[in-house]
Amino acid sequence: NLRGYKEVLKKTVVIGGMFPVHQRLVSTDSNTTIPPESSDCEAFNFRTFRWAQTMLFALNEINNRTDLLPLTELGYVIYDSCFTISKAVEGTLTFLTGQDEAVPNYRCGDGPPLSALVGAGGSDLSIATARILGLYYFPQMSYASSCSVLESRFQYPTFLRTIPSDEHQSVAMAKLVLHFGWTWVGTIAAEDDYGKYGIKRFKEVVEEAGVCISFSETLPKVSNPEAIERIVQAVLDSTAKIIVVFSSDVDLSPLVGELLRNNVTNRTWIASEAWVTSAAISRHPDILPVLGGTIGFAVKRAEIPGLKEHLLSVIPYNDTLTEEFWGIVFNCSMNYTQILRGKNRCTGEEMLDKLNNTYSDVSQLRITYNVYKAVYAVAHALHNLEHCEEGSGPFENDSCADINKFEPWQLMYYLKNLRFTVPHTGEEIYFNNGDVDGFYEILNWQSDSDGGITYTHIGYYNSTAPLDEKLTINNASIIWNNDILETPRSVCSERCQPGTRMGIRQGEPVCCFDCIPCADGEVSNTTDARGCIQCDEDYWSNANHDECVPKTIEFLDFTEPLGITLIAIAAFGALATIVVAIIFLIHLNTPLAKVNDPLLTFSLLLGLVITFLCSIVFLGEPQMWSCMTSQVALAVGFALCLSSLMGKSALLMLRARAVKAVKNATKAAKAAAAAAEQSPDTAVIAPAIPQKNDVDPIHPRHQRVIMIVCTLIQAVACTVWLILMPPHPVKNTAAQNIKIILECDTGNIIFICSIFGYDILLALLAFAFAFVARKLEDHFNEGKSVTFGMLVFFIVWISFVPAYLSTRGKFMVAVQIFAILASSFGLLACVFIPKCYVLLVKPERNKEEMMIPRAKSRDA
Ligand code: TCR
Repeated sequence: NLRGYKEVLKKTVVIGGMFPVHQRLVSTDSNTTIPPESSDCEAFNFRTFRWAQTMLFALNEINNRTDLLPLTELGYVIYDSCFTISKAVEGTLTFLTGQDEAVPNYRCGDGPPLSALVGAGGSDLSIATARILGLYYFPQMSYASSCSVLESRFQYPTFLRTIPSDEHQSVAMAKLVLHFGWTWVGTIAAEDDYGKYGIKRFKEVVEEAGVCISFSETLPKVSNPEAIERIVQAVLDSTAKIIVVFSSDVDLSPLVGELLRNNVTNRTWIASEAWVTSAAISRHPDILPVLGGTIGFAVKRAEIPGLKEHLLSVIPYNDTLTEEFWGIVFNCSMNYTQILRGKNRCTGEEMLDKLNNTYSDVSQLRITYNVYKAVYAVAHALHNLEHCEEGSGPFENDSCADINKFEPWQLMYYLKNLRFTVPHTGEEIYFNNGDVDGFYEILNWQSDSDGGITYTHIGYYNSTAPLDEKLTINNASIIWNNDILETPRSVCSERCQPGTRMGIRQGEPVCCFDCIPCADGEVSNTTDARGCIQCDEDYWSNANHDECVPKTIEFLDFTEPLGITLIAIAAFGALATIVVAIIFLIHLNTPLAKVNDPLLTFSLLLGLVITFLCSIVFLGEPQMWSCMTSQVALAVGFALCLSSLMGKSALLMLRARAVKAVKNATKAAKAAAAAAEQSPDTAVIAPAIPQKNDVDPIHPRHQRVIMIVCTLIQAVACTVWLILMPPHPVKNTAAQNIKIILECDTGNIIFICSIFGYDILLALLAFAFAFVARKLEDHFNEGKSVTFGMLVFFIVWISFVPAYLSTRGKFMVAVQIFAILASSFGLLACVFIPKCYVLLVKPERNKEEMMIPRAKSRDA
């Protein structure tokens, strides 16, 4: 242990120091046959030795000053905590008791008063020592113990530190991760309070923001190659490209070695303060491909003038640590047993000037600066204590403490209320409940000219700034792993584009999901949508499923080719009907026109014109009036046609039966006459031969009545229909997804059925009558043509049913119109073409005697 107090006239106060100069204990076999001994330490650490030397440097500086503690000399005791808790506890007890063998609660003699303990190093060590020191209310000033649990003044009442709490660092790291939009990160933490609590807080913050942790590994404290291999495997297996490491360089070193061996590149490492500027990591040969691009947080850096000279002017005779340091640097020894074993003997004349290693490197004085500040803090507190004015002191009865003989809690008072500026840097230090403000520089590991690593300053984190200004980063100055300038991405699943939604994968973190396309009729218009939204009734999803578009409105329009064609056909049909009517009108007085009541012919033709024209009303956008007219006109038009036909064929049927009766009677008369000739004695009364007047059993007036009554029934039914449940236009959104079909709703199924059922009834009657009369042998063959026309009519409407049912949308209307037109044309053609043929081409056949040839001939 370093120990030195100057015995001068001045009073002396001792400051304790504790530094993890060695990295571990020499492992001993736990032999209980010999008395246990405090273990030796091994693996000398130049960096932490520099810290220890900095404390000496600061003490020297203070002792040489006349304005700070002019009447008091600062002495020191420095212990090596060897990175182990047991050594730290041992050192603390030794320090408190003044005994080399630690005896708690015992202090021998009246040496110079102890003031405070600077250090312990890592948080786990400080936690242990702070508990002991807290027991005696003995101040502890830490320079590197950043763990957030040390914030608790309840548990560690006398703990103060010049390093910010990791609370800030964890939040800063989380903010960094969120800043770059990484949602899939791996974490590695050292197996100590620093790593565990640091990473715990980091995870809390990022997970709250929706980031997922791909893997969390723990670095073993004692050498464990299998565990290290497992961690490397986890890094390799994970798709996370960002790995956050909360660990000291000493614990991380084995992992870095293994990473190098496995050549794990293409990752971005986020470094915690404890290894970001560690030469032990960054000076590894070939480190650049693996750890290049690392981003980390570092505490304030400072230049301390004169420190380098101090470091290079140490002499090896003072203490065992410097002796060992000397031996390592110059590869010699001052220890007799080792010299006897063949080691070079150190002369003490070796030159340190040219030394260039971690120890003498003063470019990254960060923790070193913390040590410097810690020593100054204690010195300033002592100064304030010393310069207390009796009568206005802070203690009981306004008393002051005596610098020669003060209690630790009295010094604690001054430390708590301290405020001073650090020499050379001008930084103002005060403790806020034992802690300092969180300020970090953000460093990026970039390659320097000779293949090494430089720490480039890319931004900072200031916990005292307003919320959105805490983190400041210059993205452009970052060079990522593999010298890439583009920010790496680290996500488990790429974002879900609009049109898809996130589908969770069972048993995996929420950041890992599948993007499931929205169903038809559903959309999502944001990235990473949790669900798809159903479009409104009149809307439907577009092809990308990212927008609801209005459904296209569909109806059969006049202007489209199909509509035009249908109009043309209908118009042609109506025209043709009118032409036929004109022909009939011209030949009204011919027998053919008079064979049946001409009025029925004209009403039939009128009905046909109506049906032809009403088909046009089916076209176009359905309106209230067009729905009503089209259906009613169709029903009434057909009723008119069919009842006219029925009237006609009723006459024909009766005529046919009369003709048959005449035939039979004639036959019977003939037979009777013959019989009379053969037996003249038998009186036979020959039946009268029927006359023409008997053949026409019904008067045209009756036919007209039939026609008018049948049509009227239909008209009345339609009127009732129109009044009670009129057909009306509707939007049919159900039939087809992407279209709204505008169509006529026929109101009530019973009405429409009975109305068209009535038409069917008329048609059947007309057919039946005509069928009976089909053999009526007049030359105009009206019975046959009506039968045939009705057959065409039936065929058209029977085939209409399946055709109608199998079409969708506007084509249903077209099918309907086709059926109307076809049936009308069928009737027109079958009933009237033969007649027109006779009227126009064969007028010679248009004679009276053609009408009832048999009857006439018999008559003659
Ligand atoms: N706080 C760590 C230990 C530590 C450290 C370091 C060790 C820090 N910085 C640099 C070695 C080198 C920060 C702790 O345990 O609290």
